[in-house]
Amino acid sequence: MTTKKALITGITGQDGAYLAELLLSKGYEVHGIKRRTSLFNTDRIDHLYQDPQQSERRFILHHGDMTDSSSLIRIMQQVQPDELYNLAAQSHVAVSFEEPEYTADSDGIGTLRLLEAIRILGLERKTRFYQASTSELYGKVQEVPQSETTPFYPRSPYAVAKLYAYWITVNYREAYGIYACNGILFNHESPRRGETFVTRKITRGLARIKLGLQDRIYLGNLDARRDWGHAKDYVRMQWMMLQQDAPEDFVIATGHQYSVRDFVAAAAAEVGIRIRWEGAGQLEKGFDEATGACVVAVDPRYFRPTEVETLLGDATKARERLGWSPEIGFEALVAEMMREDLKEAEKDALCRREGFNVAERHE
Ligand code: NDP
Ligand code: GDR
Repeated sequence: MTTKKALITGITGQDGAYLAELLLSKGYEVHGIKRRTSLFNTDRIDHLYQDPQQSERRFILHHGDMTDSSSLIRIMQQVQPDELYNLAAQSHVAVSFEEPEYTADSDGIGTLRLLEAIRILGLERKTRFYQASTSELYGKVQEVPQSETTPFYPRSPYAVAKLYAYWITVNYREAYGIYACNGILFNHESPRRGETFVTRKITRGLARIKLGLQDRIYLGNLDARRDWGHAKDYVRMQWMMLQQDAPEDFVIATGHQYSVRDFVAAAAAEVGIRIRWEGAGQLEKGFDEATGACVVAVDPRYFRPTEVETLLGDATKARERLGWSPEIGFEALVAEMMREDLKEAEKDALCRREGFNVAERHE
């Protein structure tokens, strides 16, 4: 049997790293697109690296960018993948308000560029396409819980760009018969989550507080509610979607919802620190405000011009049609993230004890 080839855009990101591991474990030859950066940006996949001098490599990186058609076409021509996973995106919702045009270009038009590459190269019958769609499409929710049939109402430049990507994927499936699917994924986290997304910001901040490296965390809307799953479970589903006879779109979610405040409380309990909530009148009952060791302060700087207040997914279709269900629950997710961030904080604490400078980074 010939080895299947997969090409992953966004391979240096959270999902890209987990998906690459999964596909390698299944015997795929995995190609990934990384952007040129002035510092290394491959921390999450360095353990998979294979020297270019090595023969029979199964993990190969290419320089490219979602805003650069010619690089995408060149890589597609070279790799001729059986499966193309489009995970690359400017994926931070708050940042999309600051860089709306770039977000539209990379997340929206970038998706079109890949689909066009499939067409230009005549790969319509060969390459199966996965699009990283998002629960942010639901935005101001029209129905609870949200499923494949819930109407969209995007609330950020990021979500609007992803709306274009969603529909152009559907359109190329219908117009050209490309095997193209949208995975409408609800929030998924892990120790590999970017440090500026709220869950990682919380676990990283609490770990550093625990080890005396900082004394407070600043957050925005503590009342926002999300359906948080584990990235490992979600990339499994990305692969499953491309193994069906016919292409379809699927919601991926846990069906459980927690607030940002709940997440803080669960993470703090994990490391045994008490919270004193400060600011915007958002005090929490149940914690000792007078003697609490750790301060979580609300900073309106982290509020968004338009917020997505609540998301809760209904993944019945994925469960019934593909037999998918998440294996890692909320408590296990929080515990794993806390455990890994404590290890990271211990490294910084050691450096500080030995007199090395440890950069403070609060975003
Ligand atoms: P990350 O932000 O961790 O990773 C994004 C990846 O895209 C990185 O590899 C990044 O490169 C790359 N990238 C960004 N811009 C460009 C560009 N112009 N050209 C090439 N590569 C680029 O995201 P996640 O792994 O969390 O998410 C993967 C995808 O799934 C994204 O499209 C996201 O929008 C979507 N999604 C994520 C959800 C989640 O909860 N995690 C939920 C639903 C959808 P670099 O490392 O250099 O920055
Ligand atoms: P989200 O994730 O916007 O849902 O997008 P994020 O973790 O950034 O925010 C979740 C909720 O927490 C609130 N919040 C804060 N968010 C951040 N980043 N920083 C804070 O200090 C803070 N305080 C409160 C936010 O307002 C929001 O309501 C993620 C991304 O991965 C997208 O790419 C993906 O499409 C969606 O999940 C599904």
